[in-house]
Amino acid sequence: MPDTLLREASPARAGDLDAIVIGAGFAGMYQLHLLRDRLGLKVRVLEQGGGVGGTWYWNRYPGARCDSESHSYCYSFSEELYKEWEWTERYPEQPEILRYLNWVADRLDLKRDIRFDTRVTACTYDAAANLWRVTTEAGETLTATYLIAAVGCLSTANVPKIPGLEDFQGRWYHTGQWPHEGVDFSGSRVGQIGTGSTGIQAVPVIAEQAQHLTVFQRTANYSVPARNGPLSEEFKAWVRDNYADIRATMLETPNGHPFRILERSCWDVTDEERKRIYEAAWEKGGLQFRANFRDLLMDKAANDTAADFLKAKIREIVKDPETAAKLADIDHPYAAKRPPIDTNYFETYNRPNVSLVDVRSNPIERITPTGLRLRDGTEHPLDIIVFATGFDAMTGPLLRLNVTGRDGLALGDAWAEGPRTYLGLQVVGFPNFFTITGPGSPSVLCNMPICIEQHADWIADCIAHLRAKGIARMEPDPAAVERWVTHVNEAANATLLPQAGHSWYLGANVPGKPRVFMPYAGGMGRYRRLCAEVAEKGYEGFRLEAREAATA
Ligand code: NA7
Repeated sequence: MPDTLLREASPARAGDLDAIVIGAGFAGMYQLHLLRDRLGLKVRVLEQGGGVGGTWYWNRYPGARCDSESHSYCYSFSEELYKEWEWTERYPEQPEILRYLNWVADRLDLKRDIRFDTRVTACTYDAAANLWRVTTEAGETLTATYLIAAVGCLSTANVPKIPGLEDFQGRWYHTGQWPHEGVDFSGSRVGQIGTGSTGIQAVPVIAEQAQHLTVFQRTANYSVPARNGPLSEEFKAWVRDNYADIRATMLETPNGHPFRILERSCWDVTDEERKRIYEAAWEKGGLQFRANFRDLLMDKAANDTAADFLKAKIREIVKDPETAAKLADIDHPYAAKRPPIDTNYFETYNRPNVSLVDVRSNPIERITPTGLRLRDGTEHPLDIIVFATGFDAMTGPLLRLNVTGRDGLALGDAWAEGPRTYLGLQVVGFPNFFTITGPGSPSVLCNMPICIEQHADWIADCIAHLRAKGIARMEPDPAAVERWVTHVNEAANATLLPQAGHSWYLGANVPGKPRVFMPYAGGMGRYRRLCAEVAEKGYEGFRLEAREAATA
């Protein structure tokens, strides 16, 4: 095996680390590689799971598959790595992504510096020593100069607090904490709560096994066919031959995908032409559907043309008019919530063993020992409940680390009114603490690996700079944070995204969570340039404290 990607690394010893990285998904793995193999630092990754993979380690639910196309859902920092791995299908399935990440971890010899089955319970900044103390569930404390949270945006399961769950006599599962051995649905009456991207992937697969599947829908959702299938040899060769162009496209497009959003407006074409365009996009399948017109996410009337097309498709596919009406009763603009793609989702409602229950008009009141009871008293007997109810997104995984910064400031208090960051990378009061794809960065609006690589590269370059210049402490200037938070809000408000009032982008899916639009909607290309500019100007907007001052 060629070892041009490997460098000799110094052994990482507890208590004597340059950096601690929390999480061994796409982000933590790449950050480890950069800091250890490029910068020669002593790094330890702490990972709660028993293996690498992050999201893909935990999300093993039926039908779990990435909605980004496989040739874009992988590392692209190394041409060598990119070309060595061969994907089998248009969209990678969970087991294949996990195999890929294990292959990368072995290929880069990462596992020796990752401690698995290690849950971080607290991270505390020690100002006198200028280092971070990280405590694990086992009671051990490790220290390091730099702390990097690579905990993902969607890793804190949201199990709604529906009364009675503790008395349920059947089995229940959250899709994001799925048993490794799988779940046998055969002969069972299954109830699934949730029709987001996850629920839409799970329904067709569970329906094939269950005796009966009842889907409890609170918010109806759009979905476009994924049109998944095996990749042809020609396509694989094209990907290998076009590595540089594919990467360049991903780096420049607003969503980090390998396709461009077309320049034309929805109003540049006639109604007939538009219909033909949508039909072709529907046949092609995938997230490209939203890339057909530049104004789909800016202009409500333009968005309505796509929304109406997609609602008509639902009514066409679903035979029972009452079910079709519930599924097509969508209350938000298309793609204002994360747009799902599917394999036979709407078709599945034509099966005799599948039913849909609207829990917006008639909410779930409680879980009984034998099933679910709705507000009007209707009982739904169930053997298994599947919670496809999403995550305490973006802030949840960071807050549960119990991070305490300067002057005893807890991250939870700093963010009591919602997350406030500079560039989604750092927080005032938390020196030398970095977040990969944190709130305020493009993150979940983007193809994740491309955002992750950009953040990890920026952080590695930044740490190299700090060390070269003898800078001991770095944290953002409050004025820069204020400007960035304002800009993040402006960027969101220039789009239709905030119009989906119940979306997890806004934190609205978790009761009591502050409603703040969390990801940066200004686009990946623009964001990258802003970050690069900040670095070029000597980390403008950050306070850099020299070693002497920091230890005085
Ligand atoms: P989502 O997109 O947050 O979807 C969760 C679904 O669960 C959504 O339909 C929710 O309805 C529903 N939900 C949540 N709580 C309840 C309660 N209490 N009662 C009824 N229904 C409820 O999570 P996913 O896992 O599907 O997707 C997350 C991301 O993972 C996805 O966007 C990709 O980026 C990958 P609501 O819409 O809140 O009314």
